[in-house]
Amino acid sequence: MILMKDIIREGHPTLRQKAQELQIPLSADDRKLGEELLQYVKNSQDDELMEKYDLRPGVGIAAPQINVSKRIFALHFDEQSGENLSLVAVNPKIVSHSVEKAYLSSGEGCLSVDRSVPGYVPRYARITVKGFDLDGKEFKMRLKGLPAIAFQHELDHLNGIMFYDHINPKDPFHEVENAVAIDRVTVE
Ligand code: NB4
Ligand code: NI
Repeated sequence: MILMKDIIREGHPTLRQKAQELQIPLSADDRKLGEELLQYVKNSQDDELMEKYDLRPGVGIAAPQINVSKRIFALHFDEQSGENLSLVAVNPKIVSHSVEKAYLSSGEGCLSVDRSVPGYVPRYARITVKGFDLDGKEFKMRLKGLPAIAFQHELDHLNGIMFYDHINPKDPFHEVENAVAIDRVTVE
């Protein structure tokens, strides 16, 4: 299972690389990689496992964060969150997006960043995405709200981009034009 010791932190060159596409259908290793990424997110939201293995909670994780420079990531929102979305995305792409932007009013965090970086992270409010699942089957879906924000955070990792690259350096909480604020309870 993926533990915090397996997660590389900012400063590691892999976090600034453009990750490689995967062969479809997936090899057994790549399928296992996808399953392990999703299992980390699920484990990190399980109070017992989170405690037992000292996991930082998350709603997503991307392969470059475990030093595997491949275009695959996992997202998991449990039932309680009301965002019923649990997926592994292979070779994901944003095929279209809204003009309207959105941002988490409490900012973002990252499992690869061991510090708080306050500020708004402007992203697209609604996106249409496509990619492949672990069975090599293509999927296409529309996302909005937190799932849209999380998908873009993870896709950024595949392109060597960190959330704070989007924060206005002069005024981190500068009002974002034509954007909607997404209120979240807590952001780790
Ligand atoms: C990715 C997110 C940062 C902003 C929003 C949130 C948490 C992450 C990073 C958008 C994507 C990880 C991957 C959370 C969290 C709410 C849901 C369910 C019960 C606890 C969990 C806490 F932990 N971000 N952490 N950061 N990243 N919500 N929640 N809750 O997920 O670095 O690249 O379990
Ligand atoms: Ni991250």
